[in-house]
Amino acid sequence: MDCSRLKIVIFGAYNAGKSTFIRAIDPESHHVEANKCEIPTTVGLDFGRTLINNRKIYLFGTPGQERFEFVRDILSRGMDGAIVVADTTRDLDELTEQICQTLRASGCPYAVFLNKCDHPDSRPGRYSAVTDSVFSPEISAATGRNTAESLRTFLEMHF
Ligand SMILES: Nc1nc2c(ncn2[C@@H]2O[C@H](COP(=O)(O)OP(=O)(O)O)[C@@H](O)[C@H]2O)c(=O)[nH]1
Ligand SMILES: [Mg+2]
Repeated sequence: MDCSRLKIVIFGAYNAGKSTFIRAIDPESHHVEANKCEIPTTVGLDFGRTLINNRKIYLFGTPGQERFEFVRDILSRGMDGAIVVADTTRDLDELTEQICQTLRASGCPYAVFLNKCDHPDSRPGRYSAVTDSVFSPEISAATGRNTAESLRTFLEMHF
């Protein structure tokens, strides 16, 4: 593996804060809207870059809706690590649970970032079923709190 460049894919349910997280890491990140005839709604993709410990980190945001599983599959090809963004103001959803199971089975390094911890309704414990022995920092993508630090820690744990 070429560890000077890392592809990190950001998973999570719709509205979990994936785009906001990528923007917090890279204010110049790009959001791409793909509107294809075969697809009834817009697929939004995010792409951000940053440099950590002299490594180029490429962040790819995936669409959260279940029907875009094929897009998640394509974006996952060749990924070095994954971050699952979880909305701690909502209960654990099926998609997030399924993504965590798939990642665990694949052996790919991953973390669960417990997002929206600035919010009064935030209850990180809702995700305890998927955070057992997984790096799962509490972050706020909206305020930026603990975002870059957690990404750095995750990368230092595995690369
Ligand atoms: N309070 C709070 N709101 C957040 C946070 N992160 C994202 N949001 C809000 O949650 C909504 C969905 O965020 P977005 O990044 O578009 O989610 P995505 O669908 O996963 O890309 C937006 O209204 C964000 O402003 C956070 O850390 N705290
Ligand atoms: Mg988004």
